[in-house]
Amino acid sequence: MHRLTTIFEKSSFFKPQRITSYLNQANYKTVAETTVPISNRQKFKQIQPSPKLYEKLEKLGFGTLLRTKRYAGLHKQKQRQEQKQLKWTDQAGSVPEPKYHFPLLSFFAGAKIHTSIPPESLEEIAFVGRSNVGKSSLLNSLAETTIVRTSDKPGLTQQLNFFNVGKLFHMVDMPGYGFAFADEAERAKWRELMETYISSRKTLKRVYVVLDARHGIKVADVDFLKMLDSKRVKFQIVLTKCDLLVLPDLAKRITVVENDIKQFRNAVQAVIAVSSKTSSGINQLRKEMLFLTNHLKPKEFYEAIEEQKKEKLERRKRKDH
Ligand SMILES: Nc1nc2c(ncn2[C@@H]2O[C@H](COP(=O)(O)OP(=O)(O)O)[C@@H](O)[C@H]2O)c(=O)[nH]1
Ligand SMILES: [Mg+2]
Repeated sequence: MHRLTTIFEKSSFFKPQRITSYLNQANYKTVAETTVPISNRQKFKQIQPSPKLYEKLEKLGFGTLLRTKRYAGLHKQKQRQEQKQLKWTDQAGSVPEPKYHFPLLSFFAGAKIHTSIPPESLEEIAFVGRSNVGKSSLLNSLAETTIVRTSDKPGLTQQLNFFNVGKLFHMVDMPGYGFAFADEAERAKWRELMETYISSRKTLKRVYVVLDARHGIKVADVDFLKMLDSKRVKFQIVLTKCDLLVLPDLAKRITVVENDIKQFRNAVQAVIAVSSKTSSGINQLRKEMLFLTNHLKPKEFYEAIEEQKKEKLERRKRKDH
C-alpha cells in the first residue's frame, strides 16, 4: 500500500488531490496520516558494503564497479589499498591463483529411504536448498560435467544422489525443500530422510546450503537452517545464480545474508558466491572443498616440506665433502 502511494505520488500524471480522494474512498490512510516505515527494498538499497567485499567479488569475476560519482569514494579507497598491495608484491612477486580441477564425477548411489543410504566411506559434502535454486547445476559446474540432472521443474531430485569425485570425496545432491508440488506426506518423508542423513552421517564434512542470490534467505530456508543448527551440523551458505545480479546488488545481498546467519551458532560466517553459468567463484569453491576434505593443505604445510627437502640436500652435500 505504501509503495502504491509513493509510486502514485512520484508520477506527475496523477494529481495529489485525486490520489487522496481515491485513497479515502477505498478507506485507506494517506501518506500524510501515517509515518511510513521504509520498505525492505529501500533498506536493501541503503546497505553500504565494504570496499574489501567489492574487491573480493571483482577478483572472483563478478564484474567491476562503475566509474560513476556514486562509487567515487569506494574507488578512492580501493586505489589506496591497491597501492599498498603493489608495494608488497614488488618485494614478493605476485603469485597467480592456480586452477583447481576435480577428477571425474560418477554417480554411485541414490537413496529414497534411509536403509538405501550407502555405508560411510569417503568424506562427504552435501548440497541442500530450496527446489530450483541451482544445486544440481552447481555440482555440474564444479566437476565440469553435465551428468547431474538439472531442470526448470521444481522437485526433480526426489532422492539423495551420491557422486564420487574420483577417489577423493563424495558430493551429495539432496532433494529440494519447501515447494508446494508434492503432497504433505511425501514432503514429510523427504524431510525425515534428509534429517536422518544429516544428523547421523559421520563422514559428512560440510553442508552447503544453496540460495538463489536474487532472493537470499526465505522462510523455508530459515526452518531448515534452524533444524541444522539444532542438530549441531556445521553449514555454510552458497549464493548461486550471482550472474543475475549487478555487482553492487550482489555485494548488498552478501552483506544481508552474512547478517542474517549471525543468529546461527553452527553457520560458517563466510558466505560463498558463485555462478554456475559463468563459473565465477567456482574455482575458489573447488579450492575450499579440497581444503575441507584434506586434499589441499595450507601454505605453511608446503613451505615446511620445502624446508625439510632443503635441509636434507644440505646434509647430503656436507656428507659428500
Ligand atoms: N543464470 C543462471 N541460471 C542458473 C544457474 N544455476 C542454475 N540455473 C538455472 O536454474 C534452474 C534450476 O537449476 P537446477 O540446478 O536444476 O536446480 P536444483 O533444483 O536446485 O537442482 C535451471 O534452469 C538452471 O539452468 C546460474 O548460476 N545462473
Ligand atoms: Mg536438482
